[in-house]
Amino acid sequence: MSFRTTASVDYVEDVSPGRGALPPRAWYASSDAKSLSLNGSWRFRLSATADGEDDSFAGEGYDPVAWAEVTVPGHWVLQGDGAFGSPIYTNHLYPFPVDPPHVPTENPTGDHLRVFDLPDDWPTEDDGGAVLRFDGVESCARVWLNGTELGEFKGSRLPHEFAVGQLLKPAGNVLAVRVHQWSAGSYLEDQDQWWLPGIFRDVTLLHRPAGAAGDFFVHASYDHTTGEGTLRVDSDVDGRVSVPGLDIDVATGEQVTVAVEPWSAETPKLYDGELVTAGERVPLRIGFRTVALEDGLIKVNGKAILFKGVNRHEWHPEQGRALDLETMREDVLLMKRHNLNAVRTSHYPPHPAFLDLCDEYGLWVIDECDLETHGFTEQGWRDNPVDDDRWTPALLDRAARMVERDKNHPSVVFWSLGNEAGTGRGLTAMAEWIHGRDSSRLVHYEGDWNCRDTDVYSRMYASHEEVERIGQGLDGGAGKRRELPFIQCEYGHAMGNGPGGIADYQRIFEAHDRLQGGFIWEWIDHGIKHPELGYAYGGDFGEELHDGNFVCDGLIFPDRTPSPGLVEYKKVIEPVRIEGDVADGTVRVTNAYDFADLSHLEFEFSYQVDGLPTGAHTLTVPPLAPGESAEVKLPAAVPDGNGDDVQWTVRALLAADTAWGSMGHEVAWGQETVTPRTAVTVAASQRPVPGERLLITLGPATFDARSGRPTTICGLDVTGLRLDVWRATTDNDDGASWQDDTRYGVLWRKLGLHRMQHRLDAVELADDALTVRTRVAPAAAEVGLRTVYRWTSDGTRVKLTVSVTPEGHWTVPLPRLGVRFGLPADAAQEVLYFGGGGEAYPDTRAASMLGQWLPSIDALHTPYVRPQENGARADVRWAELGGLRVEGDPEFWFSARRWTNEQLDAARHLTDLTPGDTLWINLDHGQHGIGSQSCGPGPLPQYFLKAEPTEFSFVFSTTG
Ligand code: IPT
Repeated sequence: MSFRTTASVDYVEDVSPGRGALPPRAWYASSDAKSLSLNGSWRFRLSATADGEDDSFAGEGYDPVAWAEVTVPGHWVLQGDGAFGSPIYTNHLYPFPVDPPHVPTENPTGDHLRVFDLPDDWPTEDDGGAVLRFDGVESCARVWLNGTELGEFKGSRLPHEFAVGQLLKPAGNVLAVRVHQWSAGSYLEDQDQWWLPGIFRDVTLLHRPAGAAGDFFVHASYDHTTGEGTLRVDSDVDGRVSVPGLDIDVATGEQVTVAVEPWSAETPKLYDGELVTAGERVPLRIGFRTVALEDGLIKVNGKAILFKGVNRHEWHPEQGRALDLETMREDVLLMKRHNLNAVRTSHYPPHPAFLDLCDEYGLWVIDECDLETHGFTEQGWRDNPVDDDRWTPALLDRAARMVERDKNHPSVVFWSLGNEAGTGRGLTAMAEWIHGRDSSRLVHYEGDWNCRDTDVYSRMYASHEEVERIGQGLDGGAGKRRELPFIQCEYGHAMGNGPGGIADYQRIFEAHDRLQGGFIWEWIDHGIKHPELGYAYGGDFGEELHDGNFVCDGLIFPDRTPSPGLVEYKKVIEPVRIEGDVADGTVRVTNAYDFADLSHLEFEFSYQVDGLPTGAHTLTVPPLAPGESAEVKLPAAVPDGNGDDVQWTVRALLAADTAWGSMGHEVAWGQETVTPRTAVTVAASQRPVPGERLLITLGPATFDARSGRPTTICGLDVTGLRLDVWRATTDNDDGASWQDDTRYGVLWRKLGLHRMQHRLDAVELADDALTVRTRVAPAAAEVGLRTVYRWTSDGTRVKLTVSVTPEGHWTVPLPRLGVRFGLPADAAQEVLYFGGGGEAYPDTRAASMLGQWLPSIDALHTPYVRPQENGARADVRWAELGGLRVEGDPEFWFSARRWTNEQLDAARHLTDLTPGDTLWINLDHGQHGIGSQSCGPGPLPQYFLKAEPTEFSFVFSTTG
């Protein structure tokens, strides 16, 4: 039965969703019907084209002797050490000519083969049938069982089932699956992610006993005025529904109303139930909640909610989008532990087990359809499949497969039509079908700002100013949109260092009812583990077109370590506000939850002097209801200490273990300074003394007489001390290529701030100071910074005062402003400092908690996948390393690294950074804000580091 015709692969370029598959239905794990996982090792053969091999492999008796092996679920390009091709990363460009529905002749095609036996206890043929389920295959599959073709399908992140009962044998079943990387479906799957072909989700054989449940729809609403829930389970096959915890036992289709505890993301109460039909028992996890658009607001259980969300792609640095349950659980736990309450499943329905976890732990979900046609923007959206009736069946098929699969999850509150697909009749058809099928949820789509088909006005990356205007209802827009609530389905682009400015967004969201929060872009960096590069990104596999590290823009690193961005977000969205009123000795505690009271938290209070806590007290806070505040008296008198730099800190901690966090887990905190610090003073009592070998001595420091630069300070060798204005530009400094002339990373480099020349004008010795006069400026420019270093000493300490006066016409802010110097590499392994803990920049400093910290030098480096400026510590009063103490007046930004800023700037991957023989220290008076311009607005004006006359100083002494 071998043949080879071009006709045999016509289905690949067919716009239809496929043929042979069963209608979509709810996804569930039966209690008693047997199932057989077909995950594991499969035989595998790769062809360069869709018709490279005939289909004889699907027949019985075929011997795949020369075939390789792959693991299912998996992507073949991530297996076989490069023998099976490579991943491709593009943001929105199709990696093939745009000529829908045609795809390239070179169409990597993976034949997969698996022989399996039925377990001994598998029911016999007359006891019902069986279906074969594929939970996800990219992008088009053709399936045979025991030589019989079952059909073919597209819709990569959607389930497809085939009836196979008649074909099964007790032993030696041959399952053959041909997977094409490119198909007409690829035009609908232009999400910003790696193109990764393969059978990447589970393959399962499910026994379907006679009288099995089939499809069912759990309707479980909640009436907040009565406290009652109403349950009705509609089922294709009649049966009974029981919920023991509620004494419910009713027929399918029958409605029952009883008092219940409602489900919410904060209080995810699920009732265990069961659907029993003649042939099957199906476990149910029922959450009662009502989602409604009311008074122009998204309300759940009668209450407007605020999304504190994130966009989640499925990602694992080695498995790609083939995630195991533990990885999914890790995502949910990390989200819950960082105060997130919502997920948008950008930009496709996730593995269904992820939604089980959202039900269980409590997260609001925007379930998004597997649809994006972004690449058509290159041609002004001409030929866009969502506006072409020929594609509508495929769109409806995708909508139905999502809704039917996921309809029984209480966590899903919105259906999203897809992402970045322009506008068109196909979207309207999807929305109409969804609204008709499920009136218990709302519909989202960002791409149509007139909201023709949607129940919410959604935008991405709108500026603070615009969001504020929308909040005030001053955004204009057509009739319907004006009535709708607003969310940012994407904002705060977490690429590299950042996002900046999210605290400012949160303030705006909370100030206007119409603004119901947002979703940070995005959850995880899609870096691919790579033997030489650490983590690979676009271009690292030699792709013809790619978008570099735009694919590494998550709040967690590829290995799921939280980045400083996630820590910042956790603080910004904390569900309890703790603010002090120093004058009247009270702390104001506000419950910012939508549903929960504060009885699950306990509050701990402490003062700290010079950054060290003086003992903890319990703060008794009433169990405030959502929205309520209380003024609580401080439980202890301000400690005497040395009189200065005293703060109090209040922490809200879990009072007992919860499903997602252990007792003592910190949920929120607040801190206030009670007694401000007084800066150290140094009497300029010493005279600089010229000595031998052109050295000048001033107190505990020596200087090179020609350059005026220190050579030792307090006995430690010091090199290269000078003004530093450069930082290795962040992704947010560099901005996105399509943005305008405010991309300061680009402008700074153009001006030459990375190659400043330091002209020495004078080294002056006076009775009380050594003064070094310089001008710091880039070649070819008229702008410059007149910089004076003034050194004074009282004999044991030496003080550096830096005065900077800009000259010329400065049109850009400065990246940073401070001094840098080198110490011997072995001078220090760690630094003790009093200042803000964790990385911080002017607009990413909400989570920076004052205290004494002792990080290792290595821990001061934040491993952004593409190296860039990182690791600054804010509000540093003093720092000690290698026996040297530095005190700042005023407080300063501290950084230390084992390479220069220039080396950091040049590095493309973490593996390009190797420690040298110098430890480089930056003591900065200022840093420019971070913003979100890698895909969004830059820093707000208040976070600009303006070039203006500035003076700051540091006092150096020996520690101890
Ligand atoms: C927006 C996309 O929706 C998202 O998938 C991702 O690409 C993000 O940007 C950037 O990382 S589209 C944007 C160009 C407005």
